[in-house]
Amino acid sequence: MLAIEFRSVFLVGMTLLITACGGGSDGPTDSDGDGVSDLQDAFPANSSETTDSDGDGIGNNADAFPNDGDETLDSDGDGVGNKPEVLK
Ligand SMILES: [Ca+2]
Ligand SMILES: [Ca+2]
Ligand SMILES: [Ca+2]
Repeated sequence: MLAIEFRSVFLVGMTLLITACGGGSDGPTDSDGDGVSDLQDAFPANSSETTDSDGDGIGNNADAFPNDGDETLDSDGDGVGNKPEVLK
């Protein structure tokens, strides 16, 4: 009896897992519809961002310094990030 219950729980768990992965029949899931699958999309719920090269949590399109993990903003547009300017 216990074995049957365990098997049922296992099957339900596997079904939920497969469903969460998009069923595996329609190709990779692209939740935000930006053409990049969720697995490769650093921002699967943001259609204007797909990559965060420096890993600071700000997508390359919104990141003034996409390859500098310490800088994301350059408010005055002079090419120097906000942080060094504040320190000066
Ligand atoms: Ca996407
Ligand atoms: Ca995206
Ligand atoms: Ca970034």
